[in-house]
Amino acid sequence: MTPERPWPEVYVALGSNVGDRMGYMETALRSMQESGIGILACSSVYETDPVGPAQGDYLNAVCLVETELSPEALLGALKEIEERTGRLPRERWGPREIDLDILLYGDRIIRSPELTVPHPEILNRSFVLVPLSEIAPDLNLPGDIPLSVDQEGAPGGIRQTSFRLVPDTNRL
Ligand code: ROI
Repeated sequence: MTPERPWPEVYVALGSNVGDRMGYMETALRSMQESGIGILACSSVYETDPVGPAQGDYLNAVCLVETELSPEALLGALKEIEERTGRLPRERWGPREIDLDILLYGDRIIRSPELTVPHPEILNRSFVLVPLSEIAPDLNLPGDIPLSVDQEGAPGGIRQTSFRLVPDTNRL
């Protein structure tokens, strides 16, 4: 019998395209750990062409996290961390210092005005799909939908960097 995991597998996407992009990503990661969100694994950091209006290139990554927070409480914690990390209010599709999105919360399906999980764009956006597949190649979305990344050549607009998000091991 497979032992049950104590917590659901929760995946969070990080993105930044303003100022010290890697600095914002690292600060947000540390802040998540300080808020009691455990970081179990992080993908490589990718540099990605902006989707939407013309703006600077993004750094994007995905982390597998461990939390006792409900999806709604986790969303609240991530919004607070975005603010503390230095996110300024801007237009909806505009550039951002830091963006933290819940991609998946175990096999939960949530559709509320505040939160849509699984994130509706997982399968459409290579800046999410590629880092997610890197750390969870065999993952299925709720409903047994496989993550399918085009294996025929790398998808356009996304480049792996040598930057790494390294969790503080004293807090693991
Ligand atoms: N484009 C990229 N490449 N990465 C992002 O994280 C990102 N986030 C957004 C929009 C404006 C849709 N474009 C993005 O919110």
